[in-house]
Amino acid sequence: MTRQTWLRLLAAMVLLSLFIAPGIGAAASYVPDIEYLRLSPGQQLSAAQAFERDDWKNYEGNNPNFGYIRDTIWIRMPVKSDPAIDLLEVQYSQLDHLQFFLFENGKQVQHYETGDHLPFAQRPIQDRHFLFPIEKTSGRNYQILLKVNTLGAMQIPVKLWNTTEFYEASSVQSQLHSVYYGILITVIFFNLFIFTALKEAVYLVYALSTLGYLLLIGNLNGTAYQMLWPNYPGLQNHAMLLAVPLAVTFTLLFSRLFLKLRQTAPAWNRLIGFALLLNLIIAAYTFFTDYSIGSRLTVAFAIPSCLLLTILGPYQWYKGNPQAVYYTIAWGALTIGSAVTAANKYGFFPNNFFTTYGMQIGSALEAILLTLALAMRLYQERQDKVVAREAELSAMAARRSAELKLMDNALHNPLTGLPNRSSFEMVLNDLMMRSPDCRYGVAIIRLNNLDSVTKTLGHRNSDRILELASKHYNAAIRDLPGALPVEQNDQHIYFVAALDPQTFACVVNANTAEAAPRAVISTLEVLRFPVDYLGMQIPMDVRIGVAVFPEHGKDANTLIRRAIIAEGSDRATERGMAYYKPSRDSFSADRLTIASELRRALTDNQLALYLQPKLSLSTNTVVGMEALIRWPEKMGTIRPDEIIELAEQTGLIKPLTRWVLEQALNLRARLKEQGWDLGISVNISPNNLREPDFPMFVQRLMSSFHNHQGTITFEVTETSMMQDPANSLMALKSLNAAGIPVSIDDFGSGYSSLSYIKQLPASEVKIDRSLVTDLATESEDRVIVQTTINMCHSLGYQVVAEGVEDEATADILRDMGCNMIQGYLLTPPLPFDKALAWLHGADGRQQGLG
Ligand code: G
Ligand code: G
Ligand code: MN
Repeated sequence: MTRQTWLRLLAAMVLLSLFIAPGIGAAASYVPDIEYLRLSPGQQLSAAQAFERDDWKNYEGNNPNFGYIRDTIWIRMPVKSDPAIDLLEVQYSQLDHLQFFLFENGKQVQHYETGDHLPFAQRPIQDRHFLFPIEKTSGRNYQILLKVNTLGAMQIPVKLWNTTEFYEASSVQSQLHSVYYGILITVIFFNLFIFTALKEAVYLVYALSTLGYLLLIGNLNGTAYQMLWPNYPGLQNHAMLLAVPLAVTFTLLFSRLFLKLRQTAPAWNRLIGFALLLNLIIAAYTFFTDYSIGSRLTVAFAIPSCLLLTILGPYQWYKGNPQAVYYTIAWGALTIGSAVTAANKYGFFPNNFFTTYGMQIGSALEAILLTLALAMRLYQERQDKVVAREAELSAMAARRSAELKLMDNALHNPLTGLPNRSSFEMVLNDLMMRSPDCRYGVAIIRLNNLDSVTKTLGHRNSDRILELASKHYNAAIRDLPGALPVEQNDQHIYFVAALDPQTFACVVNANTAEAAPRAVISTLEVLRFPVDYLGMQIPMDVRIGVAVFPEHGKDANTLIRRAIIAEGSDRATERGMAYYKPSRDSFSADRLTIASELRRALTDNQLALYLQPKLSLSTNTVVGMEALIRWPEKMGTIRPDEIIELAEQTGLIKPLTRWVLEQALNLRARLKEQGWDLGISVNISPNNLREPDFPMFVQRLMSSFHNHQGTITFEVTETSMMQDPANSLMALKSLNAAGIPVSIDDFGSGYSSLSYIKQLPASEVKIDRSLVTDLATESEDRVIVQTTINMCHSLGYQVVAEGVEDEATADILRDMGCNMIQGYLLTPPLPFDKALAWLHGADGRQQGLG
């Protein structure tokens, strides 16, 4: 509710009361001229004696008031002969003892005794004021005598009435009083109700303070006695004594709470506290003193308290206390109303509605205004709470979003926004925990060229390049069958995580990926694409390491570590990608023992050399053998390529290759003895080509086996050559010059720089197994193989297809003009004796065919 609204309400009430006003005061009645006698308490007179006295004095004014006196006051007044006048009203309800005498032609004819020290029932007419019927006969002279004793204020306002007219006027008054009491009772219940709902003391105190006013005014009017305790005059007198201090006490208490003085004005708070204490003491004291002293003391102490409250409002208003505005207006209404009524009582103001009911109007206004202010305060506090709650909520939301942001930062790479290592580990562990029966491949994608890119182009550019690269890798991995998202939400889906600036990681369902080897190869190709940045093609030298759950590790940490080890292996350097192998793991404990075992196997001659035949498609004859290393003791635990990798990592590749070469020459010699003059191909590691004395060794070996000149072919893979192209090329050239034919192994498995291959002193190209295996079913592979064959032929190379497993593939290759095949169709690699037996068998078959 706004301030305007209740100011309007106030104005409406004032207007309303103006309409009621003309109804009052128009009664046919009069205030008689009076005479009085004042006698000290000891002087006892009968009515007749008093009547006869000759020291009656005229009372000036029409509101007899003698103040607080113990004397007896006699009042004498004539009654008009007008027969309509038949009722005397004493308009003050607090007189202790009151005797009414009617004298007819100087003779007492009527007598009543009453007062508020007597039960209510004693009154000739039951009314809040004292009413006396006057029984007159026309034509006689009537005079009224009143004898009054009271301990309170000796006020004896009298008025003569026609009974009917009195009741008419009194009924209007009663209605007005009802309105007034109704307002106050409503206010009391309203505030009590709010108090029970909110448990805030200010509402209870206000209800009590309003109750105090209700009692006070009810007592002053005489209504309380009539309505509440008509048979207990003692109670009535004490209620009268307590009404003032109680009303003041609760008002003080209320003011203190309402204006929040404790918080806003501690000095005032103490002052009000002091006033409170005084009033309470006075209230208690009334039980121990007589009515006269008690009533005077209560009024005497109420006055400073009321004055205090009268200054308190404006002062607090001036000090900027927001509650003080309503308080001042409300208290002002009460004070002004009371003052007007008081002034009217002493004749300063004429009798009219406002002057008569000023106090009631003021206190009703006060009650309403303060109730409105309290309601507004309630509303305001509720509003404040809502606002505070909203602020709290928005602060909470801000905190939450900050937390989320922090969490987001904690889980993401600041540059690329990709999930970081922690995030990746979490996802990985979660996957493994949820479906432990699945196989997951964890791949590490490392950019080995990033350092030089940064050194060349600077950090700003390399950051941009990294961003582009990360987008590129994310897209590439997304297309990989079995790829699993590392993070997914409405805005993006990430398949790669960033472990550090130059290391990315992803996770795939291993079974799905392995079922689509071609897709894996093409993804690897895409990953190796250079990054297009400002028109420059920036090579990132991507290398990939893979570790598989559960074979290589059962937790994210181990898997990532092992994938990184795989990435760092020579195998990855050669091929661009490598699986984790315990043997390749120079950090694994097993590897140390295996390496020493290999060393021992080598010196103890426990390694074997298997042979796999190479068939010419044009002549259908075996034209050569490929020598492949085997470790019979470890068959099944460590694969040949792992032996080679281990040898390369531990430096054993040098003695191993030398052993293989000697062994190959021995086997060739034995084959020749058996009538098989076949060339033997030996796989050479790129490490061998870097041995400075390797060509020397080979030359010496060849000269000691001089009848094998030109029959030992070196197989080198194109990717392995790439590590150190210049030196490898030099070594190969010098070997070739010394009569060693060179074959390019695994052609098509890595990325081929044809211009480089062209420089190699090779005479043969072996097409990688991965292109050959599905030749019968993959038309695309057929195109690649056909193109490769044609291209190799045009460069003058013989072409060998590896991994031929069925007749259909052999037929296709024959049609394509491929020169030779190798593969399970003929036989897997065999130990010498079995190879020899196979040769005989093949010979037989051939002869059978022929
Ligand atoms: O046929 P097998 O599964 O053994 O071949 C595994 C891999 O090991 C092939 O890539 C082959 O080139 C390589 N390899 C086999 N024997 C030797 C060897 O004596 N020396 C070298 N350097 N590589 C070999
Ligand atoms: O890279 P290199 O060509 O040296 O490797 C030969 C490898 O190929 C050896 O591991 C050998 O066992 C394997 N191999 C030979 N023929 C076949 C074949 O027909 N199918 C399959 N899957 N592997 C073969
Ligand atoms: Mn080979």
